[in-house]
Amino acid sequence: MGMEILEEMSGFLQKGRAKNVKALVTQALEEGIDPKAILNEGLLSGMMIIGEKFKKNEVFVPEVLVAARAMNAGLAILEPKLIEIGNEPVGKVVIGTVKGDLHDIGKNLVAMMLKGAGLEVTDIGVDVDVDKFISEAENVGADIICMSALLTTTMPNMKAVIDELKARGLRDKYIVMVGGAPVNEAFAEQIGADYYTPDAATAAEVAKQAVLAK
Ligand code: B1M
Repeated sequence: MGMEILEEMSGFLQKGRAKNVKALVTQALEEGIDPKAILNEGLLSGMMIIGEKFKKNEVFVPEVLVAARAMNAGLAILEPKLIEIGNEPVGKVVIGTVKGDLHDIGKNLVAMMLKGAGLEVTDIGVDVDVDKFISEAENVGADIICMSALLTTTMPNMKAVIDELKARGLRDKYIVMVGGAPVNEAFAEQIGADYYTPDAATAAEVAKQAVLAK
């Protein structure tokens, strides 16, 4: 019986039906279903399906955004329960778009997918300078620093963050992931990043694996 409600929740989430997702999370909690099961089988599973479909071009940015909104609506109800039972996130991520760059649609999608993979995400926005990436990572105790760039002119600012991490003796403390339309594997290697990922779903998968392997 429990499983059915979670499947239904996942289905509503994929359709972006925030109200229905909220109602089902509330109902599932009332029925005494384990909050972790609600998280994993009701919410995150639905978001992973959307992520896969997005990767295969079966759904597009608007569908992902409404699904993410539905996930966040469900999470808001679930979060206090998860904190009560001490559900540890898989890991912590700080994500931002680099200095001089205001593009945030792709970065927001990556942030949502990372959340969907069970990571705790601190989104520090756009036009983020070197010091902010590092100080925020230090403040939240991040495992991963994620940087997005959409302009060829701002890509070098990714290297500036990595160079500053090295200068402060912090490079080995963090996994560094880079992405965005003009970024590629060769560039990531050249600047000394740990990972380049081409899309939001892959970013989430790789981030999760990388933290688990840390
Ligand atoms: Co701008 N823009 N833009 N723009 N813009 C591009 C990027 C451009 C390619 C358009 C073009 O000329 N064909 C071009 C860059 C050229 C270049 O550098 N070679 C460009 C330019 C030139 C500019 C301005 C300089 C224009 C001007 O003012 N003269 C200016 C710069 C402003 C600034 O940042 N300082 C500018 C401004 C803007 C708007 C504000 C109007 C708007 C941004 C709105 C916003 O983000 N809130 C905008 C937009 C929308 C675009 C295009 C049309 C779309 C970008 C987008 O959101 N794509 C873009 C052209 C294009 O790409 N077709 C363009 C959808 C998004 C889902 O994809 O961001 O690639 P994307 O993210 C993907 C992956 O890349 C990946 O996952 C995402 C989802 O799968 N990914 C990561 C992203 N970050 C990741 C991080 C990861 C891993 C994966 O790990 C950490």
